Amino acid sequence: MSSAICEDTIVAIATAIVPQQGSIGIVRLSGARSLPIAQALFVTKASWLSHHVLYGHIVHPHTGETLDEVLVLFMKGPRSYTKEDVIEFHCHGGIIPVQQVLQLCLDLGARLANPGEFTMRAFLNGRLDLTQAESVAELVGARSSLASKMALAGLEGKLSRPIESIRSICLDILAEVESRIDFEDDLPPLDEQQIKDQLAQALLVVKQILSTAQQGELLRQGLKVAILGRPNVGKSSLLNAWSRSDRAIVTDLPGTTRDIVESHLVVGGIPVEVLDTAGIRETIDQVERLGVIRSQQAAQKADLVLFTIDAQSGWTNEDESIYRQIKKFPLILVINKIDIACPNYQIGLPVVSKIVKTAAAKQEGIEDLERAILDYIELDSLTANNLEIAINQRQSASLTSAQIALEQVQKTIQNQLPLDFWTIDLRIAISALGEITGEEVSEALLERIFSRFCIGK
Ligand SMILES: Nc1nc2c(ncn2[C@@H]2O[C@H](COP(=O)(O)OP(=O)(O)OP(=O)(O)O)[C@@H](O)[C@H]2O)c(=O)[nH]1
Ligand SMILES: [Mg+2]
Repeated sequence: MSSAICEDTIVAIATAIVPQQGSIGIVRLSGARSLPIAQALFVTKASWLSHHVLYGHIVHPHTGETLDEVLVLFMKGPRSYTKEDVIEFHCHGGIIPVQQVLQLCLDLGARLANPGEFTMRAFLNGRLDLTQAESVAELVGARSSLASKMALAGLEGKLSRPIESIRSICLDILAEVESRIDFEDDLPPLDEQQIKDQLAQALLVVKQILSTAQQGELLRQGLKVAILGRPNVGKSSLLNAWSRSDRAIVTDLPGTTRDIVESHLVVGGIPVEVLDTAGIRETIDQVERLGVIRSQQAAQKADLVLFTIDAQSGWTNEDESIYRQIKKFPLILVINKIDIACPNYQIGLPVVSKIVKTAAAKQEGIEDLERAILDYIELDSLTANNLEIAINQRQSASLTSAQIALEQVQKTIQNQLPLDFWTIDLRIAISALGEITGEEVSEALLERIFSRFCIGK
């Protein structure tokens, strides 16, 4: 498979291209024809030494027109990202110079790279295993410093190492068992206790790694939080105080917010998308009514609702009726305007597991709110910062299959079933673990994984 895929030389723009922005734009080539293609369009007085920066000009091979002044980096394989010959053209930024260089490379026989194809080649040529390749995409897409730290740990092999070591233990056990099946009379009996211990140890590590899946999911997907409540309780003020901005319009007129206002924050390392919504009430105003419908939809899509009430007026019939509609969602009750709370503001409050008091107009209570959210997702920032790795859904699914298979081997031993039975589940575990690092992986799965990458990576 690898040779068929890697035969041609690929090219792509490797940096984001925005008109009038970005001082440098990079076009990257990888493959056997990288060097001749580059030599046909780049004129330099320097000699083509690998891992040196060359200064020169892009000159159209047919018209002789100078198109850009560039720096070129030549990395001869295997000392390159893909282990193939790689050339990077560091052009002037914007869109025209990089597109001209890209077009020339295509005219000279390179093929436009598919999303993630450079990293796929790095994987197929053995430079990265599959978890490391996935970490590359995660690093590029990280939305918080914690997510980027996890991705870097994955890239450094902090996930693949324990997985490979468990797989290697399983392969050793399988070899032991199979040799007893084939040459039972010539070998000493199996050390059953040792195998039981090895399996127990492997399962312990598998479970530890699996326990990072929820955090991994949160780090990647983030959390969607909707601020809901009746008009004028201070929802937009809360969004503004939290995001330290004046993103949402605040007035003392009920019905100010008409549409969803979004803000992106990071709480304890988790990316959080906060939605400020239109205050919910019966209204004949057509625009406001549409806003109210959107508020209700936001509640359905959110992972968590911040149901906000006004401490000055206390619990009202309107609050009660909104609460009845949204109590099925996970929610935190936010009692805002605590600075001007009426003496009886607690009367009638529903029993909810989390209550936070804020004075959004004075930027007070935001830390408590963040703590309540981290409590809700059972992750305080300390734990988050101690996390070493965080697996993704694909890795979690394969690891779960490995766990089930290893537990099955334990039962098989427990029930003293014949050795043939041991090998069946050991093989399933080995294959599931191999799927994670990419030692046993189908072409279709690879395509699915790499299609999520951006072009040029
Ligand atoms: N004293 C006090 N006033 C606040 C507080 N939070 C908001 N307010 C005031 O309450 C009024 C309404 O605030 P908004 O943030 O617009 O309320 P809202 O819930 O977004 O209102 P709608 O968009 O109409 O649903 C404004 O005059 C705010 O200044 C607070 O904590 N304390
Ligand atoms: Mg508002």
